[in-house]
Amino acid sequence: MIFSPSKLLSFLSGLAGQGGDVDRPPEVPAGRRLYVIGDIHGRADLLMTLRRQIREDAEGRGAARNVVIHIGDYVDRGEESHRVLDMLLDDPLPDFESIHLLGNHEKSLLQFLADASIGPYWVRYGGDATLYSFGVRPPAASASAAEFERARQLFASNFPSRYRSFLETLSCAHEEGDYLFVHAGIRPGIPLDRQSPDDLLWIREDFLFSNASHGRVVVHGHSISDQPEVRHNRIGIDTGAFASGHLTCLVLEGAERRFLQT
Ligand SMILES: [Mn+2]
Repeated sequence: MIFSPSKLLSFLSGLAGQGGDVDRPPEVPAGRRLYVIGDIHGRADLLMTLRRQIREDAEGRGAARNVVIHIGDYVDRGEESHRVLDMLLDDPLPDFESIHLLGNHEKSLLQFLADASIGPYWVRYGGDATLYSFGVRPPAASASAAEFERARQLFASNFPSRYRSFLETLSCAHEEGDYLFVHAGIRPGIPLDRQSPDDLLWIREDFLFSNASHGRVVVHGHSISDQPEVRHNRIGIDTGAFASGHLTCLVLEGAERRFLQT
């Protein structure tokens, strides 16, 4: 076999399981401008501000198909889970394509709707704020099973069924060009179609500390950093908005990357 230098590089990188990231920078498909929003966690105020920044950014650039990708964790922790879901469902950015991924907090919300036994766990990591925002006084984590069941029933009647349908149909991953978008990350060494949903929603160290090439650059939230984390194999965009006030958006256009932030 005779290879040109660039073919040889891509052949070798293919052998190493590294996809195409040796001979050219990662790109999104031509004509698409992606705005990827990190973990919102009930901060409708920050989402409003960031959307204004996104609109202004898009207006100041050339013609392109504008796409906004939400990386999951819309609810819990911050005070306005209800309003965030209202914005996502009923007030999307006009003329933008909207993509929503499932986060582990949405998964827990759905689990609580179906079965109150997750309640003591969920209220300890932010579900109490979601219950409040839907008019339910959250039981203490130590409350009885009967109290959690009462809270579940009230929450189920206050939580609009179309919101539940929306959350139930969210997917765990989205691919564009050389990028993969997931809430938490992927388990290194396993093809995307064999990843477990639990890993896509929950994984931390095994993914964050991996130096492996994943074939695509993985854009994710879930694990908080002060500033976006840009590595060769992943970009983390969860800047802990619910507490820091900094909601981050990664903008991808061609091979270009830039950030907007509240
Ligand atoms: Mn998360």
